[in-house]
Amino acid sequence: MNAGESGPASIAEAFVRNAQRAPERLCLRFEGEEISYHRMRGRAENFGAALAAWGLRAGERVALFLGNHPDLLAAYLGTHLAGGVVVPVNTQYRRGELGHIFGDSGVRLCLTDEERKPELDRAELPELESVIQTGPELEDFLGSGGAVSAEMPRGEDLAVIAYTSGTTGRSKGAMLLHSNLVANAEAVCTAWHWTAEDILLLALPLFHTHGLMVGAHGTFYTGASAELHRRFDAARVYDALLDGRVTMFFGVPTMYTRLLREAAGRGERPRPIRLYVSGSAPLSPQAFDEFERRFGERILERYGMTETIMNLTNPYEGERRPGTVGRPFPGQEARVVDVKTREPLPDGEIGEIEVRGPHVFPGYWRRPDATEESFDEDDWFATGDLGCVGEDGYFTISGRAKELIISGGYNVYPREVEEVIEGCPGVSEVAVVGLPDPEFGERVVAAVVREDPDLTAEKVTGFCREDLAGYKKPRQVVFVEELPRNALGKVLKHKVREELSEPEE
Ligand code: MCA
Ligand code: AMP
Repeated sequence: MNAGESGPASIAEAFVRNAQRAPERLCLRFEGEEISYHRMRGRAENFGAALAAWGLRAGERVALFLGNHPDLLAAYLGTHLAGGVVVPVNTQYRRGELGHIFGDSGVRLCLTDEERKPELDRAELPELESVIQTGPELEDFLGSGGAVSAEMPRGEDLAVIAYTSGTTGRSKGAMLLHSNLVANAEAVCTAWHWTAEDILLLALPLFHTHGLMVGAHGTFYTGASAELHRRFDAARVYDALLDGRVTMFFGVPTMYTRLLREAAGRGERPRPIRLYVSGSAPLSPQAFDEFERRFGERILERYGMTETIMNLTNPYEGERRPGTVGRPFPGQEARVVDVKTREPLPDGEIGEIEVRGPHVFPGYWRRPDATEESFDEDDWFATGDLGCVGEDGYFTISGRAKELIISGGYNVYPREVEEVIEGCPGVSEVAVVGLPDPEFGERVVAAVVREDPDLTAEKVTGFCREDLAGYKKPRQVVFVEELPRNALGKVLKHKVREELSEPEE
């Protein structure tokens, strides 16, 4: 920033400023193509102008339902330049999930691609006015626009509605303001010493916080570059690391496990890069150690959440301690409270982690009840994660107060899967739990009491496929005589987990 210049109020504004300052700098590399900041800005402004010409008004929602591609990011920035709100959509989502998200957020226009379009058609979304598919249809759409408005989004405006699963089964839209996004980017870039010289290897999906709001935002905010991959492929990522061009890699633990497996089959080791970061699920100390042995580097583990983006981080300089998630990012606060009394706990005692700061979202879209439940009167946000803090301020996450399964960095709420399986013909009762899994950290397992003795596990998973993203369907279905319940009739999930821990072959 130059002296006297105030900070950008949005990621889009930071991006435009960087494009003005260094138009020829590399913004994205994608499948061998190099896209400069100048070209990316032109494309983003095209999107902004076309959306405005189409009739998108400030605050209206645009869904992005497409695989990793530079146009996803140009459409993201363009929607913000047009004053719109982005609803990122998981590319694995099926009819049931799409119906809920589009209906709940009131999406007017959706950008999609050839691969995703059939599922969108199958979902029958009455309120959706327009679907634009990448390719000739998109080029026509972009050709229709005039000039983009010179007005930038304000910090207090809504930027993104990010859907995150809820305990009741239906996912809730976390509202993120431009100011939340900027506060996060600033905190992350400062903590990790991210500069315009960095090149991030970005193979995370762009519809989630990790890829979009850490990876892409940090890149645009600092005016750095990213090498974008369509999807994570361990061999391709390994090759890119060998290439020696990138300086940073961000991944979920499953990606690190796969990179370690890839390394075992290769003779050549990548040279050290500036920074490896892991998050979205716990990284095992074994994976941390093995990575250090094989790649010669200590992974920096951090902890985040859709509602807050990034909360806690191991230090860039200083000790990166396996099994911990470090301390709050600059400008943020975190504490551990008693789950019942909500009183702060002394160091070392396990309770619920709460966070506070400019990075925290203001609430859930059209869910004042859920918003009120998550905040106390002093603005502390209850994360639903359990942990403790040591004397040195390092936090350790030890479990979850919320009933959540994290499989390969994707969240699965058991209730959502149970509701679908309950609708499967031949099922009498079901309980869904997470069991430890060497590849995905946890895997989804269903205990089913069947009404129809001929019901098979394949029928149950096949039924789930109709309405649920693939990663949510049980990887294992076990038929049981009855579900363990307490005196009040509530299913005892820990008992189910115990019983299923010794699965039949
Ligand atoms: C794919 N499959 C999975 C998963 N991913 N099953 C269980 N768990 C998963 N995570 C299934 C698919 O449904 C499919 O099965 C089969 O595996 C192959 O699918 P494919 O797409 O080829 O899988 P992949 O490319 O090998 O995917 C593995 C992955 C991916 C690369 C690890 O899961 C991934 O990108 N995870 C990252 C998620 C992420 O970005 N999370 C951040 C959330 P079938 O054909 O039977 O259906 S943000 C967050 O948590 C906070 C803010 C934070 O702190 O970051
Ligand atoms: P999401 O709602 O999809 O953004 O997922 C956020 C959840 O992922 C958090 O509430 C945690 O339960 C989990 N999570 C993220 N990072 C970590 C980490 N480093 N260690 C353990 N759990 C994590």
